[in-house]
Amino acid sequence: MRKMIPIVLALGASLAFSAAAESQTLKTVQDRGSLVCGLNPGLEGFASKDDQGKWSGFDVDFCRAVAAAIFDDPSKVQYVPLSASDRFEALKNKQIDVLSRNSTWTMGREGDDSIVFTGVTYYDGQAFLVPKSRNFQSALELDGSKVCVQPGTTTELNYVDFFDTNHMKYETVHEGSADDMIAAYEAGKCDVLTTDASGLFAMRQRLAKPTDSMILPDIISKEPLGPAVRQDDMQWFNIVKWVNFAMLDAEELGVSSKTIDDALKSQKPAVQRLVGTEGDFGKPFGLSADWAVRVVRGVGNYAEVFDRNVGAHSKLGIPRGLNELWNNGGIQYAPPIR
Ligand SMILES: N[C@@H](CCC(=O)N[C@@H](CS)C(=O)NCC(=O)O)C(=O)O
Repeated sequence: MRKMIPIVLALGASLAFSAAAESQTLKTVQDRGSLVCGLNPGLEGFASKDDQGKWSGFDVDFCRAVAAAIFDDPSKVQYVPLSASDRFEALKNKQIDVLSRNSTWTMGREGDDSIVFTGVTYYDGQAFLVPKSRNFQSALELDGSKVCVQPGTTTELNYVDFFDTNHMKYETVHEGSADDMIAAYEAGKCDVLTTDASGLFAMRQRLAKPTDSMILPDIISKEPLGPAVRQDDMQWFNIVKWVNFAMLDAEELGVSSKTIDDALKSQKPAVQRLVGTEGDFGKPFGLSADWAVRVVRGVGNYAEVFDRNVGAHSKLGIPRGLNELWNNGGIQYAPPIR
């Protein structure tokens, strides 16, 4: 029995060590004074940089929301543009703290024990963009197409499955970025562009004549897009996960950047728990009691972020569709803060 003691002590010490190692990301971010966020190098509505070098978009706003929760300042973010092929490596090798880059949550991407998705910020699906002049009604008419696609994406795998299943021939034209895909399509190197429908809305804007092309109605896959973090830090996983949920819960409770001061005076228990006038739900995760107030005041609730970047009040004009809240016909459903 006496021989067990060193083993027990050693085990205790190693558990203490791994718990400390587990909670490093928040501390690293706080010590650095900024969040390092990986994003798309350029996808209108999701992540794009203006002439002054200022980033904006749906995925950018998610980075800003995490920074707001931690620093009460959404501007404390360093942005790292990443290609489809480089994004997960950059996360694994700690070049970034969080990946917010139109990335599809799949089992395979979580399978090597290194990264984990924190939720779904945008429910999407894969579609096809074609010249209107071809008069296609359906993706089942695309037999024999030359298809422009980006390597390192779920897109190529899905489209090959779709063509094979429907006994259609295809030729893959690999292009390394959205810009290259657009250039190849305009130059006639391919006759079809395929990616997430949201990406096609964004790319169509960039064509010389957007109205000459159309997005076919077929959606051939599930593309749940969301942020990802490393699997080694539960505290950090929870922070990133709950920032997303807080934005959805805020929308559901009618709390927006415009009504946040009223929400602080609200007598409704669910609103009080969201804004921290009741309970201290951020504490176990190393956040302040008003962490969600910081998010909503600094960046907005889910509807505000969706509308200004990709929805009704944006150039893309994408309908909310599946991304409506669960009680409004969609499937966005955040667990409650309580
Ligand atoms: N959601 C898919 C596709 C993501 C993706 O990278 N799409 C491309 C096609 S639009 C993109 O965003 N490219 C932008 C770029 O690298 O310039 C995935 O996670 O694999």
